[in-house]
Amino acid sequence: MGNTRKRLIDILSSHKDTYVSGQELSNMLNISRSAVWKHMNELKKDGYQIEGVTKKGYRIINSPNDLSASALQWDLKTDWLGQEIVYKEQVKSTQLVAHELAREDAKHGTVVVAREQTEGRGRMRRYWDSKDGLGLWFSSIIRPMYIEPKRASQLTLVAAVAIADCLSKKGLDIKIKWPNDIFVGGRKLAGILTEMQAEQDFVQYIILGIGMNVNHEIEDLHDSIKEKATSLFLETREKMNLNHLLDQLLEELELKYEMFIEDGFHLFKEKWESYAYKIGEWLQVKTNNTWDAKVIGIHEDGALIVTDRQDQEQVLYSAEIIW
Ligand code: BT5
Repeated sequence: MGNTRKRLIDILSSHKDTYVSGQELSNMLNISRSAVWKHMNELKKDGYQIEGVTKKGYRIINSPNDLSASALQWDLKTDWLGQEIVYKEQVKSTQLVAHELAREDAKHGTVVVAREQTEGRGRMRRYWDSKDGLGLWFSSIIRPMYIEPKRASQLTLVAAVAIADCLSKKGLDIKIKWPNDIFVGGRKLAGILTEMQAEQDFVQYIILGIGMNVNHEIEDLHDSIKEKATSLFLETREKMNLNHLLDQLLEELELKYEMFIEDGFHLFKEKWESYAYKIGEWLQVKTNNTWDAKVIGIHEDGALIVTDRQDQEQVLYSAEIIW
């Protein structure tokens, strides 16, 4: 989206209750009045409801329900995350697009969002079901200034806490399954995929991918996950505006990322544990083999702490919790 359109949206969203005249807009944006009028028509095509009153000016009454770059910009209160949005109707995977953009020097905080992914992926190239227009499928390009590669995996846990905090405000009982799953009512609602480009002691960039099922009815979920996945609609019976939800998630992610960079991971330990899935219950963990374990919590560096049947404490940096 061009810079002028972005500024126009910023101006209109900060003047929701008043009219802004074509002349004022033309002065503020340094473009002609007919150019203002053309931009207004483009916004209408994106689904904005615009009220134009002679001698008063323009006012936006409603922002669109459908995902679009301009709708995502509306009311987004972040400083850097999502200030650059790349919106695509259909991609193989937003991760791939984000990697490509990052290699081309895309800015820190650039977010790639797609309506549909045809080859959405999870960890270890697993499949990620990403239906057209029903969920949020997005990847953020993060360029941390001074973090060691080993800390990048903590970002997954930080993002999980941000998502959990954001959704808890909607009254949902969110659980986090270490390291990257968001659960509601024993079913998976969202997943996080953190990939990075790094040298030995220097992170060039991180691509933080998040997939969340939002407006799915049960039949919209792929057969292979029907039994174990859920969507926000299935949990709340309310259809959600994807643009608003993504804005809220980006705001929470930006806040938590800044806390993580400024103060480190230890701040997140307690919060993470308050959301931990099946904490204190026996479940199975897969490392080289599969064994019984009880989740105790996480270490200050983000590793999972469990005890085994022999009552031995084990600290796991890489493992799969079996559900
Ligand atoms: C994840 O992997 O949970 C990470 C998912 C990340 C998806 C985002 S979408 C935007 C960005 N672009 C991408 O291509 N990916 C990221 P993992 O923990 O490996 O979980 C994968 C498993 O979750 C699959 O094997 C299925 O069992 C299950 N699954 C697949 N699609 C699902 C869905 N839509 N909802 C819930 N579970 C799903």
